[in-house]
Amino acid sequence: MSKTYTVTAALPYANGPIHIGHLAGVYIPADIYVRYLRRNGKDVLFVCGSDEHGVPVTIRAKKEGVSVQEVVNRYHELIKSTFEKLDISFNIYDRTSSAHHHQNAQDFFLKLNKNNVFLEKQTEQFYDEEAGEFLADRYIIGQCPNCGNENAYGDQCEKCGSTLSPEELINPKSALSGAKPQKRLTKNWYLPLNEYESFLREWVLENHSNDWKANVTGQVKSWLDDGLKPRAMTRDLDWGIPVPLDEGTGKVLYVWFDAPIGYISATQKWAEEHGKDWKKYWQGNETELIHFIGKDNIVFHCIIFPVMLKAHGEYILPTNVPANEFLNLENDKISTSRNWAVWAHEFVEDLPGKQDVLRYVLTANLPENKDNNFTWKDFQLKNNSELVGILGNFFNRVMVLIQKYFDGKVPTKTKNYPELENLHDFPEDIGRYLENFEFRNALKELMNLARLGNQFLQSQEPWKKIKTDEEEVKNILAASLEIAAMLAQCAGPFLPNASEKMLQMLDLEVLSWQELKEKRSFFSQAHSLGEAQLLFDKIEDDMVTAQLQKLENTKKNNQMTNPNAEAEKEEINFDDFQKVDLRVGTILEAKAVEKADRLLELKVDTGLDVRTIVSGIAESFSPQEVVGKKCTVLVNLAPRKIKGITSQGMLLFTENKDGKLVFVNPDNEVPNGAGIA
Ligand code: B3M
Ligand code: ZN
Repeated sequence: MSKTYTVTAALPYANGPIHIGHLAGVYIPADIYVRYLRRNGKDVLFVCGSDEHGVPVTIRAKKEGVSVQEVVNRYHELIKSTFEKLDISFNIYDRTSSAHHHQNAQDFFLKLNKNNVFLEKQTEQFYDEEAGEFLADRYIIGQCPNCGNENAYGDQCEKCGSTLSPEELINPKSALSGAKPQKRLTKNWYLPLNEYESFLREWVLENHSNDWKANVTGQVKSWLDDGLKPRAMTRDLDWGIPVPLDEGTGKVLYVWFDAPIGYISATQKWAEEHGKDWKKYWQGNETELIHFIGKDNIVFHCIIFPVMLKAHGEYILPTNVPANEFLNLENDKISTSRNWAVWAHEFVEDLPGKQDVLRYVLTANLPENKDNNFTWKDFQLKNNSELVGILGNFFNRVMVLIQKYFDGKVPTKTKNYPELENLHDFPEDIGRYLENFEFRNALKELMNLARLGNQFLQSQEPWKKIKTDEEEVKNILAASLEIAAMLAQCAGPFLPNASEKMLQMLDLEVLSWQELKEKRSFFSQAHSLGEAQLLFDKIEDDMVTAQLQKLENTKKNNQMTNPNAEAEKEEINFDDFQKVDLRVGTILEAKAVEKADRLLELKVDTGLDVRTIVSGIAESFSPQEVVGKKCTVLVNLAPRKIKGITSQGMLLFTENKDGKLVFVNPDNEVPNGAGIA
């Protein structure tokens, strides 16, 4: 292991609070890792901060009808204090609207410009004439060419996850005014990613195919195989960091250009405040740079930012980019717009003192290699049967028995137990897992140590032996206490509060991880224990019920206010309605559409004819399920090509409260072709 580590955690957008998906994806694993490195005596710098530029932030301000500055101030403070309450141990939590960061990002841009890195290109970009603004990224919405989602953004489709550019959208419209955008000529500065392809191939795919996670190298490979294109690093927007060139007046740096430079700005600020040299953390050959991110940020941290660093010339490249997949909530995708989330700031209010429990449950369920799920029932179960039932139970039993039999004085040990000989393997194994970013396995090992403790007590039964063999009980409890001490020490990175409490009860100092691996005994003679206190309490059903009720209310709210988060459409007259030709039909055949997870290709008997209709229902129904179903068909919709198939009409659906589609279908007795009015 190196001596110096720069660990970054993705900068959250200051456009809303953070939720458990963010915590599991990025911040909790990063914090465990950092705490572990610090215990190894490494010089670690853990940086994060608010990402205050970009369209997500401005859209939020428009929605709320307040200034952008007001939005970012509010969320910056909220996010920062939430991280503190969850014991995420950043060395600095900075923000990208600071004057220092603006300067630093501009200097970075100028350096690349001086190195002749950029391509300057005039291109036609979408422009909203009503709003008088260019439409970049999320300012433009349209139909996804890959999955048909009507609300895909100019930079990404959130339904199918594909990365898009505004030109690819079908029927694009402005997110600002809803207007059909026009094209206008404008100049921007492009990073020629294509020129770095062989560098990226060698660096990621050849050098890191073994030590980086497969989900990360897999994504990089698919980007490279698809062919990289120059990507604009400037935008025609007014919120952001001004392009520091006369010619670029009125333009700002692309948010994904400035945000990762934010890691560097934060480091400089911290170094300045602590009398350190920031260059050691970004330009030192012995330094490891590790980016913790979610999977949607892989391209930016493994392709774009490294190309920027490389093109600059003075920086080191990341040694690893451990990206996680996504966490679902109660088997449904976490969604800010649907308010489907456990918000971190609400968690700390609703369940005070339970940060360690949240850290534990999220770590146990980390979406390390595939998406994973959080449920309140599981939260309760893991707390009650694992933290209370295994870890807390063991620790408490040892404390209480020593109090009871030996007045809290650590008994002298005169005997070794073979089953406890390899206690120091635990810090060894946990450490190896953590160095490999296998947080779930590391946590499992910690719990195995607690299990070992319980089994030992259970098999030795000191409460029976105390009547006949006090000497033996001394040995049993002294040995159990060694397990408890190892547990208290090793729990530090995962459960910082509980670990501190345990060490206090044991009256022990925190030891370095190296010392744990070498330690054969934690206690000297005449060591007295502190007062026993409970580490975790049981979570009762009413708490879980209250949280589930909260989610249920969210669902109802969404349903009531707007089933699909859409407002009532504009008024139409009877003649408009008369134009709509709805008929009763029956689905005769159904099959999946290749490379389109959401689509089914259907053959529908409309009573008029049998026709092909492509419908985005595959997430709710299998092909077999829909064959034979009565349905409502909009028969006079102009034919559209979807994934190369001509779709002649549309079927009507609504959604139930779980978000599953439900057929709008008439009674089975109505014949096909019957009109609906
Ligand atoms: N602001 C977070 C996101 O994509 C984004 C990360 C920036 S890290 C430099 O949700
Ligand atoms: Zn899509």
